[in-house]
Amino acid sequence: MLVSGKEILNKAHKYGYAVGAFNINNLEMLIAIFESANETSSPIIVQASEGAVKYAGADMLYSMTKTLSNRYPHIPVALHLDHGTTVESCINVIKAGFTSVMIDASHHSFEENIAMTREVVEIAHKSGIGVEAELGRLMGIEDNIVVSDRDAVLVNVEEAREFVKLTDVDYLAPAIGTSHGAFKFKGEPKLDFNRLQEVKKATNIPLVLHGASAIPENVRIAFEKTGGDLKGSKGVPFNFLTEAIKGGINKVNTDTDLRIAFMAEVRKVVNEQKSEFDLRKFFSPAIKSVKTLLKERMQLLGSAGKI
Ligand code: TD3
Ligand code: ZN
Repeated sequence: MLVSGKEILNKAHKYGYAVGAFNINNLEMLIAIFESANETSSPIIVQASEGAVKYAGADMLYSMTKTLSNRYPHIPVALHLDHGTTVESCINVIKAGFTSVMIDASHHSFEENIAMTREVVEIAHKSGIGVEAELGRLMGIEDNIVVSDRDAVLVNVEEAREFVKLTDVDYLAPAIGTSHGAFKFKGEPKLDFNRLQEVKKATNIPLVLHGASAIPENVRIAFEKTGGDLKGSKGVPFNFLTEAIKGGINKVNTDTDLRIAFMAEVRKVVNEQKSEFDLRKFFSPAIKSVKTLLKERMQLLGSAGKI
């Protein structure tokens, strides 16, 4: 059933597990997410970026998700806007039927971030829709980074406390050293788990980990074996994901892993079956591979079995 993001994440916060928030642009990724949730009895958050909304339309993304949630009525699913940059962008998807939005004003001043988030919260809460905001910058922490630089990039605990009190936001993404994409760390992976725990204590609301793709070795190898190049790629290690969840993370944003797993299979068919042009022959193995990854991830995050 399509439910508010608040409902899914408040439960995860209460019982100390995390729910995967998986990005979609198309039908195939959505099918993989729903079938994996069904096979692992997992709640899910389906999320679309502003780019995805531009590509497919908020109405289309909503219809596809609604149709699949009717097919699997026992699965709690929230449809979420990922990294909304303006209040209007959030209103647009709320009108289309999304049940959760992120207003990402983390690049604005602290005061402006508060003002924009409050505005979205006031609108969204009228219809029970959950709101996510972000504090700090998504950026890898270097080994030799000086403390003052680290403070400039990562979430500030006192600001987080103040922010949640003033905005009434439902879930918060604190920057603790992750970044988007396949190249997250130059040296050894490093996240500020202490800071995460302090933010959890100060806010006591569901927390969100952005840039949470792990780039598992088998997936990277499958991509490279078909001629792809991911040299120097580095994701968030599995044990870091587990530790982050122990530290209070309840929503784990994952996009890059799904894209790599999907495209490795498409690339394989492209290479090996030169006369093939039936789209389903490219996409069916891709769905299968994404499902394998998703089911493992739902187990790791602890959402499996939580329906
Ligand atoms: O918000 N997202 C998804 C969009 C990022 C662009 O790929 C995330 O935080 C997930 O990040 P990633 O790259 O680790 O999957
Ligand atoms: Zn993100």
